Amino acid sequence: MTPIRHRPPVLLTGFDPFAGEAVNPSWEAVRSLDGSRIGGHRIVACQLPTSFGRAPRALRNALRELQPAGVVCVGQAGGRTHISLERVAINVCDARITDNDGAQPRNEPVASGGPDAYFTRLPLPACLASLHLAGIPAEISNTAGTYVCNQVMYALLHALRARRKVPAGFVHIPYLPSQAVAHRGAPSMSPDLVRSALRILVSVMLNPSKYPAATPPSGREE
Ligand code: PCA
Repeated sequence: MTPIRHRPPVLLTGFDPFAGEAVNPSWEAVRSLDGSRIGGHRIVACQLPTSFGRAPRALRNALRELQPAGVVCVGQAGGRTHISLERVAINVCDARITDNDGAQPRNEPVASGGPDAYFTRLPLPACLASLHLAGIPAEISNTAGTYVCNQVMYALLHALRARRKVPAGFVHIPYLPSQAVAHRGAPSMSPDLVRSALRILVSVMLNPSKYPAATPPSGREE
């Protein structure tokens, strides 16, 4: 086993606030884990801009600099009730709202000439079972949308296509309770619960065989 001080870090990314929000729960969650250790690996948190133009490059720079043992990118999905383990990223950018740079690509590829889609490299059944065992509401999602989160998930798996052994994936999380105050009827999740969920996901990602695997349900219907 590699001595702890030689183990490569695990990269967690979150986004800056967008769509008029004051915070983004994804950045709050990953930032709270920055510098901690999971399975002997140091966690490095990196903020990505909610920008089609800038996010993929920021992600690729972090990958190049850190050469991480694994990557979990996290984003806000206001209105979702559960931690959403994204199954697939598609080669499409189609924005319903402008990004933080005022861009709104419609029906454009993430990577022209790239494959239509990439599946997550997170072990979804083991992740889901472990989150449920810890009492955390979680589900498998079959769409990460067509906004910057889908673009980042695609860019992540595209960038790692030659590094087959690096586990990597994307997770959407609900609003924070403080955000839901301004969105009547919207579900929210406490920062502590999200943080616990991410710790579990990283542990399972790094050592999937040590965790129980449940049969995944068919997923969300959108
Ligand atoms: N959520 C957006 C982009 C940034 C974020 O946190 C999305 O779901 O695409």
